[in-house]
Amino acid sequence: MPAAVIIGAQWGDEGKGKATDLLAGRIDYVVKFNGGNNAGHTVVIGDEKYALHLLPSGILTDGVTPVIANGVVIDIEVLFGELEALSARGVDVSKLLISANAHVITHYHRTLDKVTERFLGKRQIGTTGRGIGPTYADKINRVGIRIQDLFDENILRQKVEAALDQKNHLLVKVFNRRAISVDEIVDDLLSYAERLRPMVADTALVLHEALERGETVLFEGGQATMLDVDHGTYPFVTSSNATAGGAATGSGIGPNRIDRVIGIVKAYTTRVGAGPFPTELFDESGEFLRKTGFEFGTTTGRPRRCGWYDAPIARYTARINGVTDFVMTKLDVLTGLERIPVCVAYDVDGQRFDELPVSQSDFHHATPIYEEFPGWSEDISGARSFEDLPKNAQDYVLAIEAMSGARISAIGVGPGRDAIVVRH
Ligand code: 2SA
Ligand code: GDP
Ligand code: MG
Repeated sequence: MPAAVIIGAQWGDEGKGKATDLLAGRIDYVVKFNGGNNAGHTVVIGDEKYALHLLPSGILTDGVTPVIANGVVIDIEVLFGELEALSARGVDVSKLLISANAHVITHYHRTLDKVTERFLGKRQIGTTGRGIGPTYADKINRVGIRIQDLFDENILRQKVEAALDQKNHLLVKVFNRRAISVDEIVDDLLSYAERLRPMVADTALVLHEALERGETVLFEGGQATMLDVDHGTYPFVTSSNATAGGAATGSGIGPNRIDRVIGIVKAYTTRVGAGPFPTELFDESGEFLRKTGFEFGTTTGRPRRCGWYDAPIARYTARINGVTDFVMTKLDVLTGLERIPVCVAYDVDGQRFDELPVSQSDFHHATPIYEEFPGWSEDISGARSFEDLPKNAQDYVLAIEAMSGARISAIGVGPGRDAIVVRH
């Protein structure tokens, strides 16, 4: 397995952190290629619980080199905060490498994220408020600040001036906020430069050389396919490519290096933030999933919206990413339900759609066509082989596998590192 990608197959929080942690023991490099500290990955190791945001989950495994690649946006204060917190808990963070081309989230990006959301009112996206969208907007607008700019004060000052020119106009005239000074930003960024310097590298070259030596690289996607800026439920998406293709552009390796794409999928569906969600539940079943699955944002603490498994979304995700294997997480959360509905297709104004409708307006009022499966009441958290699962749980997994477009290679039965059934 020279290079593999882990991606979210739904709207995020499928358990990508746990899956990365599981594979990390066999991996040399774990690379974050998109997003920033909007991500929240919870990894449970014994009695210890870690919440990672900006750092790749692979940092928890000794011997792994964690990499923050060019496609990531970095809030430097958050970066050092996370590194210090992990160090204090005995995690070795000394191997971290950061791309010189990654973009920097500054104070004005965070402010713009928050004021824009407030301004949108009812039409807001429900962002995490971490400055992600405005930072990627600056990157595309060619007024972004990159990590390497911190090592050239003149260039940094020129770039911050260019970026703030328009933004101060917007902040003062449109959002009624105070102007942000160039000095304030430049001084803040420069204060981190010397601490950052030893971590900064040409990470595309480092990964290339590692692959040439026959070492293994795991790309850890943040967010998920349905939040991808190109393939998700636009505009209710994040601002990066969270799909498998993003691993190539977001790190600088050739796409032909990737031979496995692992889609992480929950045994049901959740979403945090606004936007369409056909199988969303507003009754006690939704409350059951939220409570039992502890569905609250790892970064913001927001309650996640909950609904049944959506097979057309899984098929879409399998296709868009070239999923070779699914890891299905949180099957244990469904224990105790008498019947478990699964969305097999949608109804849009009397017309059946087996795949996602091409028009977003149709998707907004798609209603699920359900097939129901019998539940189980046995505790499955101790299952370690497929045969340990009750017959109805096995049948649920097999039925979902048949309609989701790729094999289900592993099944999560609890939050812990070892709470997993490996099939392939
Ligand atoms: P942003 O902040 O610009 O990326 O927000 C845009 C949309 O992307 C969603 N988004 C997420 N969805 C699920 N999980 C995420 N990470 C955290 C977690 C979320 C949290 O692991 O729980 O704690 O709230 C994540 N990050 C971004 C976001 O909700 C918007 O819909
Ligand atoms: P990520 O963003 O995809 O890494 O997912 P999050 O960490 O935000 O959310 C997934 C949550 O589910 C975390 O709290 C995990 O500890 C937990 N989790 C992962 N796999 C399982 C599982 O199989 N069963 C249960 N009950 N919890 C799980
Ligand atoms: Mg998460």
